[in-house]
Amino acid sequence: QQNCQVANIQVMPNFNRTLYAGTWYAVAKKDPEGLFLIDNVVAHFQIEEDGTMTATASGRVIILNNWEMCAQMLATFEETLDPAKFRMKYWGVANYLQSGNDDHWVIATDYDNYAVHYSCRVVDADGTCLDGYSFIFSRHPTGLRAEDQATVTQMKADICMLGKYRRVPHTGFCDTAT
Ligand code: AZE
Repeated sequence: QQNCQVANIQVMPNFNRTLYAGTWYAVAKKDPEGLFLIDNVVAHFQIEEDGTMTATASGRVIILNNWEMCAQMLATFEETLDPAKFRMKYWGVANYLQSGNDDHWVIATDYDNYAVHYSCRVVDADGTCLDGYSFIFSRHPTGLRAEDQATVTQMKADICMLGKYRRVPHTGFCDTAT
């Protein structure tokens, strides 16, 4: 139905990082290959005095085959020519957690209720995404508002990930630490 070339994916026009700052609850996610955040994923974005964006995030993970824990993550964002497309450098507060450098694209957001995030880690030879992940974020831990659901569904289709998402439960697993 649409063009799934990563280079043609449309992102948020006139993205405003100040309005994007604050707490976002992941309500759904499309997983990448390998180890990933399982559930209880919450991200806090902030704009530093120098104008750069940083974030903290937490979520339940299982590492070393069987060790369940709350991963506390940190990230800095590097700007690109498109204000809605960042390079995210991230690492765990504990060194045995994951670290890396991923795209962080904001596909669409109304800043007050929902945000659709996209990250392609590996672009295939045909220009489509071979390995990527996406979060649907909400300002509300209870989920998306009914009136935002159609918009978000359309965005999932636009980034060629419709049907690949799973709900992200919030059970309080990561609520003890901060
Ligand atoms: C994101 C929100 C902004 C900050 C960060 C995010 C991503 C974090 C990961 C963490 C993976 C951790 C693992 C640990 C074993 C996009 C949610 C840092 C991808 C797999």
